[in-house]
Amino acid sequence: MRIANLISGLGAVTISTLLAGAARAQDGITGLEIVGRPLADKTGFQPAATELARDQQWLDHMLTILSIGVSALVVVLLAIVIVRFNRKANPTPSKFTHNTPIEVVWTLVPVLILVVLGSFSLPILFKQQEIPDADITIKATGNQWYWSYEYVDDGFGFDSFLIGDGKVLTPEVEAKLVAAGYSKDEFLLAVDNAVVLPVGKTIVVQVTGADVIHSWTIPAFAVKQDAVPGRIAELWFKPEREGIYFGQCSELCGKDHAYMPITVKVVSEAAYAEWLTRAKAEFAGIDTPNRPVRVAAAE
Ligand SMILES: [Cu+2]
Repeated sequence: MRIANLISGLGAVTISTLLAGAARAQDGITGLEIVGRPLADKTGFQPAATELARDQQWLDHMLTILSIGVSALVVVLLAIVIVRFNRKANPTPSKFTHNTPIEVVWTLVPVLILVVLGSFSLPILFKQQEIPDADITIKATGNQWYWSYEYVDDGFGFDSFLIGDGKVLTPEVEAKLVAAGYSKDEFLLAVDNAVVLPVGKTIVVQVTGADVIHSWTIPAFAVKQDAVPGRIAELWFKPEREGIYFGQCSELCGKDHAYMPITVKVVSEAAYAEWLTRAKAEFAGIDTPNRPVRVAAAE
């Protein structure tokens, strides 16, 4: 009797695993543009998709111009010294050791530069760090080596694995990517279960780690937060543009650190409501998202 139960139980697990496997790639969201992803032949920022990202990129450009100005001034001063005060042009050098006006200037000018720098960068830093009231709160937990997500307002959660177990782009992996709505260019970026969020809403992500320190980031949103075991840290963003965004674990966390990417799909409110209904049904009963689905199925 026990053996019969075991066999029928195993059969149920296998069938549910197969069904889950088939359903995993189909979150029912189609036609989304890939907006935020790293490109092989490009440098610079990904397109800014939040106010935070626009602020961050503006600050970066401003600081670059400021740095070029400071560097140019130093180069010009050096050139003047080299030309006017070399041994040939100035055979008898003066021997003074102090010049009060110059010392006042080279103290006050850097102070002024730092004040300008701080007055622009601190408000942007505070905007990132002061967490507003959330429309949607999700919890992201870093595990070796995948992410788990909980939609805390809606009481469900799921695990999010890289598409392609072997970490080599085989024809089978490419077929899986295509079936999930990606192409081979998204290999090592795309996951089976993406985070789905509505456009124009304030999202708060609670970030933590289950084993070692990981880090959750989406560069196009200008958010990055270490996921520390035993602690909850928060980040927020308000995506302004529908699309698919990619990030990668950004804290060295073990041998498969490079294989736990982050995929976020920003969709219309209507598409989000539809997805939420499906997701609640699909992921119902996963009350401990930290337990990996695949490990449980293999037991
Ligand atoms: Cu990592």
